[in-house]
Amino acid sequence: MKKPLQVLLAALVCAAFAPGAMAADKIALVVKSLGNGFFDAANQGAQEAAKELKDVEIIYTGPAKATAEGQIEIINSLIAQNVKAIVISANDPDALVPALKKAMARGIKVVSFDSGVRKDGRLMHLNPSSNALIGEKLVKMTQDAIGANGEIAVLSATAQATNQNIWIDEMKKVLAKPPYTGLKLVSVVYGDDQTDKSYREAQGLFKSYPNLKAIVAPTTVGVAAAAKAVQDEKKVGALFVTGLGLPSEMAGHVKSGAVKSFAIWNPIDLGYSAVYAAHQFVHGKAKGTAGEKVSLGRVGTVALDANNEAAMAEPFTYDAGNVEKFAKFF
Ligand code: RAM
Repeated sequence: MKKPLQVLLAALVCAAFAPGAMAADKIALVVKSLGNGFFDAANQGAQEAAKELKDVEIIYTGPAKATAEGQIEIINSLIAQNVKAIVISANDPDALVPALKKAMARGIKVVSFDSGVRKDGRLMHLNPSSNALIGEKLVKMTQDAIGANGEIAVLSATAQATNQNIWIDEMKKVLAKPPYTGLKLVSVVYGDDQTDKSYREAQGLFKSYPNLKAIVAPTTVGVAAAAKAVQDEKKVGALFVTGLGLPSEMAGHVKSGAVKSFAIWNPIDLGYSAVYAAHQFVHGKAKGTAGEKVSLGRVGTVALDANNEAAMAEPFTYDAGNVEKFAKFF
């Protein structure tokens, strides 16, 4: 019979090499700010990917407010924790680059999603959809709500948000061409993806622009806050809100008439895909070269463009006919 110590040692060695005991790859999902339903849905997708990939543990984190400084602090602590990958929706395209470069120098794979990091600060960026399509969709929905003419304003997230700034630029290109030249963009304001600030900014627009016909909010936080402000101020019918929103947060506003239609892609699929892509980099199945095909698991495969970016599906439009059905999911 083996001595008890030998038995114990043998058991420990077996446990260390058994597949179930293998340390999981820690992949951090760093979002613009916590408390945003859009990112909670993305995290749901991230958890799905982790379950499917089996050897992944998700660290879902982000600052309380959507600032680059808050994200830099988090990145530095993730470097210290030796995570395998950082999947980030950036509050600034440039400010995070030094911290993310430091992470990459330590072997951490960095993928941005939703809101991008400049090319030298990540291996890949996953856009939810084509930026040009999103800009066009926002303008189209505005015209569907108010007709061909009128003053419109944008209520955005933070002033440095990569994604919103790109979408606003795309909107401006579309607004400069027929049949949209009758829509006059009079102001762009920032609610910082905080409900109360977004609400106050919407109220500010009502005061500053008495003839305003539409608020376009390319942020899920802003669009819901603006719609609530329109309802509270009894402006339903006189002023319409549109933008990018979550069906679960917008169903009531469509019902009230403050919103005719809004759009979004599937945030669960976006979180799933970004984590899946990061896992490909961790395991050497993706390197981050132009033209390379990267697997997004059940969502499909994307090819990286010259800027190491890829885009997922088209934005989907919601209105009174379908919003309730999707409100159950995100
Ligand atoms: C907010 C965030 C996010 C954006 C969505 C549409 O939740 O700003 O980055 O993609 O809106």
